[in-house]
Amino acid sequence: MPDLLLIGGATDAMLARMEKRFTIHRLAETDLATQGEAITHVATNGHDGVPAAVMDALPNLKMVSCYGVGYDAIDTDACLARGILVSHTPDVLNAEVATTAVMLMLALYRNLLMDDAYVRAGTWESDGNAPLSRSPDGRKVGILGLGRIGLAIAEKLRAFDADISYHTRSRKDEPYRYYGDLEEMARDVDVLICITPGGASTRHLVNRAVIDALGPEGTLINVSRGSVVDETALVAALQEGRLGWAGLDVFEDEPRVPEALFDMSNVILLPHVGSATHETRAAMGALVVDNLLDHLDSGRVRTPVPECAALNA
Ligand code: A2R
Repeated sequence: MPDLLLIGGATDAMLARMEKRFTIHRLAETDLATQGEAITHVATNGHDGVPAAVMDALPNLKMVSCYGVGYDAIDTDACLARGILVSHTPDVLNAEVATTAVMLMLALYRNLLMDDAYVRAGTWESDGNAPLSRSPDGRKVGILGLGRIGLAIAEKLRAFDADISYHTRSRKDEPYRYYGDLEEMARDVDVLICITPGGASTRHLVNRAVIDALGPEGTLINVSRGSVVDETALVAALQEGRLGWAGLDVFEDEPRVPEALFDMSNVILLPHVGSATHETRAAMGALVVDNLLDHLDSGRVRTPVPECAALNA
């Protein structure tokens, strides 16, 4: 059986299918110096990727299957140069990540966490009714990145009569207002939702100028990658009241989160759980294995990353 290197975890369902076709080596238990040559396939995730030292130790690597739609932790240029196919798990998580974005927006507008704390602390009984919140309905929402997930977010926000605009590098054939300039969009909207890929080309797209344009009445939601937002600028803006609210599922140095955010009641912090439901993670896991098995059977994969489309032809 071919040899597969497992970086990070895998569910029992994934392992059961992979074990039928591969000899599995877990990274932490594998001496790559002696076993690296045998390994032809890697299963990893968007967070761990494939470290350069591991890539170098696998001279016969043919394919990398990534659990997650984001693959910025995988050096696709290096993979392409060596003819290594990379697959990821697009589409199956669109609805879940979109729900996470909408959930953050609703929770921030309606004071969900503060109201829950109000009841638990007995304040309702001692002080009476909680302060009023703000309606999330009919808000102007700007989506940074109108791809598969961005479109799913726009679709879900229709239920809240959102006035939707977007910023991408190229205009899309979609019924939403396009802004070629992110700062201009940030100035015009109530809520800015980030859902581009990570990596060098989107690093700190949301900088101090964009955050200031969003302003003290504005809400920033990030369900993409921590790197898309300048976290230092974000923390400063929240501390200085230049930004109103933030809902963050991702951070620049996960799992480390700036402690300055912990005491802020206008911020909701999630541990990168955008797609983390049993149902969606099962679908992602199944696609990771489908891609591996397809590659064994045909030399092609079901869902290549765009950079590898030609290799998959
Ligand atoms: O820029 P375009 O026209 O290629 O549109 C893409 C947009 N995008 C950007 N927008 C502005 N500035 C950039 N530098 C930039 N780079 C990319 O992001 C497109 O509309 C969107 C990405 O869409 P998809 O490739 O369909 O990705 P999907 O499945 O929506 O997932 C987005 C990301 C993942 O890569 C993970 O990092 C995260 O969501 O979970």
